[in-house]
Amino acid sequence: MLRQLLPALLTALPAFSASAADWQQRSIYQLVTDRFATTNGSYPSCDTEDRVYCGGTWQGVIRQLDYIQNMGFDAIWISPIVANLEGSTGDGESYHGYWTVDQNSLNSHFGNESDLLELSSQLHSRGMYLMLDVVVNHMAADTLPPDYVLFAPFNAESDFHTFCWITNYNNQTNVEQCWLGDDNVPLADCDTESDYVIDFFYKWIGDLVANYSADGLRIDTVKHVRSDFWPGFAEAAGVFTIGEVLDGDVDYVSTYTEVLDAVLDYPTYYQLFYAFESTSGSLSNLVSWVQQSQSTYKNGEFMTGSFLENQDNPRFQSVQTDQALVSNAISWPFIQDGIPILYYGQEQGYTGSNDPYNREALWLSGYVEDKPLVKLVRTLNAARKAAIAASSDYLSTVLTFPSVTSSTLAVYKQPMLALLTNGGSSSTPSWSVSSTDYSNGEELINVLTCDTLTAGSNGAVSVTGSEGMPQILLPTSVFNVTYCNELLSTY
Ligand code: ABC
Ligand code: CA
Repeated sequence: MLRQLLPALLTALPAFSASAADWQQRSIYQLVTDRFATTNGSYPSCDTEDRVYCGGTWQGVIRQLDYIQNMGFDAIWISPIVANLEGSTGDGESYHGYWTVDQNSLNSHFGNESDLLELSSQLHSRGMYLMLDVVVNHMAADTLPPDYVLFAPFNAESDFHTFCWITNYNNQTNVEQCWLGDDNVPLADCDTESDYVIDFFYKWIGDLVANYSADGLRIDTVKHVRSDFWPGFAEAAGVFTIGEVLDGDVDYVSTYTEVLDAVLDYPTYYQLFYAFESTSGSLSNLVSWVQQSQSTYKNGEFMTGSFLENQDNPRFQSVQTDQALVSNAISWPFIQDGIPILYYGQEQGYTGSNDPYNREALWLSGYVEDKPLVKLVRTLNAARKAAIAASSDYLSTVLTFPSVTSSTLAVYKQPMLALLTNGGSSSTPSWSVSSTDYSNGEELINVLTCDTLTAGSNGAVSVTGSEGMPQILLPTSVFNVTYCNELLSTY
């Protein structure tokens, strides 16, 4: 009896769905499915320049979940899952997953339905979340005009905006209704004003989330669709939504914080990159962009995804390999108000520049865990988790900047005080913060070295660092020395 009832009961229950608040505590590992891991654990050659499928799969991701979880991530964001343009184009193959041709089928290069279901359930049994990447703005063709009958379900020219290339990013109608892509691969722009298209996508996203028990969505090309399309889409999805609005302007991005749960924090990303890419970067610009976002976005910076790298931009180490600057820059997403996102390969020190070079196969690193950046990431995740556990207010505490000089920056978010510098590895930074909520004499630990120090009166903290490295401080009552040493030594 019970055995018969149980499956029915389980499907009758509402799917467990993760809210924005649930996601805020998480830490996301972004991977390019084709480039992360293979089904059988083999390490095929993969030349990014060729822009072809290299063999990564959903089964491969399952195989390497320990690697991700050992670094302290509790969510993954994978490449778009639906069927793409097959074969070669003047822009290569659609290994990245963004060239949809059939909304209703899966991309067979990555596996089949049961593989994706297994990935979802394996993640959930580890207490991890699955974030799917979805594209509604366009479908991809390899001819212009496209051969519309090849698309599903939008197989008529009338399902798309009349062809024109996007030529003027200052003209929002042009951005929304003209086409991305190029002559090799035109991205036919869906008519997201048509009831047929709207109804399809709202139903589609609800089904997609339900079928794969997705916990959240990364939404592609958000600024290319009229903003009042999004609230209905997000509601139909019923899970956390984070939108890609590829723009460096806070005011521009801000409007999209009203229509989706969260945005990828592009404006701060640019300032973060500039601040640490050289010893003459501007830390005060980073500060002012953050403060502007804190006061402009609907939920301040809390509902943003913070990142240093992704599939569209040059990796940090393609412009700067000084490991002190790298370590400072990598630390940022883990110490700020939003949700940290780490793009796969950053932890292995990958150096690829622009697309397609920033999509290296991770297996070529051998998934080695005994590496400084892998350990740094693990410690950063652990420090953030410890801060969240120690203070129920941590996730709603707005970070402040108690000290900013031309080469040093103190970032404070009780109980964490992060001391950053862009002085580089030949510098000896020092920071002086005159007051915090630490008590006089409270013992603090730099989680990156496990060295301890003591706060002075008014919680003042004065520290001299070494070799341009950041210091991430927490009270030892929150992050003890033994735990710190364990994290640094095990792998
Ligand atoms: C392919 C080839 C490339 C080739 C390119 C022309 O065609 O692979 O080698 O160079 C997918 C694939 C790509 C592929 C594209 C096009 O499709 O991943 O490999 O490139 O076929 C999303 C995804 C992205 C994905 C798509 C398409 C969209 O993250 O991976 O690409 O589904 C625009 C869109 C943005 C999009 C991005 C690639 O293009 O808005 O959604 N990303 C300005 C514009 C932005 C624009 C950006 C890049 O340029 O404002 O809207 O992004 O073209 C700041 C400013 C910004 C400015 C930047 C550059 O500078 O504030 O406004 O962005 O300071
Ligand atoms: Ca559009």
